Amino acid sequence: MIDANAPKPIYEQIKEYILLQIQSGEYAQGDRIPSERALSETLHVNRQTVKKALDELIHTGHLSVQIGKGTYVSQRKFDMQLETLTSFTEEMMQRGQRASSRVLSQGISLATLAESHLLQMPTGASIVNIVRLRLADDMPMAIEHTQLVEAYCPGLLNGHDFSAESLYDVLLRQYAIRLVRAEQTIGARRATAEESSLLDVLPEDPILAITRITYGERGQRVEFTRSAYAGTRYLLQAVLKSARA
Ligand code: 16G
Repeated sequence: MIDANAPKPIYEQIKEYILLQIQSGEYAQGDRIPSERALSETLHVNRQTVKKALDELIHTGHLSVQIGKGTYVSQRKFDMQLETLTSFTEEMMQRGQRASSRVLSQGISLATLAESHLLQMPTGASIVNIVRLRLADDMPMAIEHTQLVEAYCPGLLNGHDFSAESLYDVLLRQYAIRLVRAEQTIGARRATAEESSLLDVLPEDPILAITRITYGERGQRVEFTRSAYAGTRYLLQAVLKSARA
């Protein structure tokens, strides 16, 4: 089960073992998992290493501690707003959590034919690209590749720190762009190796692949974002009205 000679650190192997138990339902949501001591005996590893693995899974929200009782499989899932146009920062604020980002890359590029169709601009026009890992209370939630029409927000990348600032906020405050509507698609697939490492999920874990085209008040397309959300941390809920009413 745990291979001390494998290149992967032992605590990572323990994490994977526990995540697999959760995935397979062996450890069900809300269940107490075996104690550190029991795990160290079952897996023939030292207790400190088990503790390190558990601490990380607590940090990523897979497990939670009930003081004096033990460690439990988390039930907490994030609701995704499906009826209102909100930013990641706003969604986290509504949940009482702190949004932050790690900027993975940013820069200007020239629109390819496909991008020019998506953003309704001429081929070769300037596009602002921002790739961010989005975190909620330091837990990685999503990777977002955002593209914006530079003509609407010239100089966006100068003087802003998108590891701390909200993009929608900056668009409104500095460029008076009020985002009024978005078209969104949601699909499912498996995490790539890069995504699983950035989002701290297993390679086989589900990803919610989301695209969003966001419109300004004049009907102009301002933003196109492709996101990879950690599927295991989300619950999609919507209020449905009868089609016959
Ligand atoms: C949301 C949007 C994303 C937008 C971002 C702005 C989805 C699927 N995506 O995450 O398109 O760029 O918010 O967030 O909801 P910010 O204002 O916090 O930077």
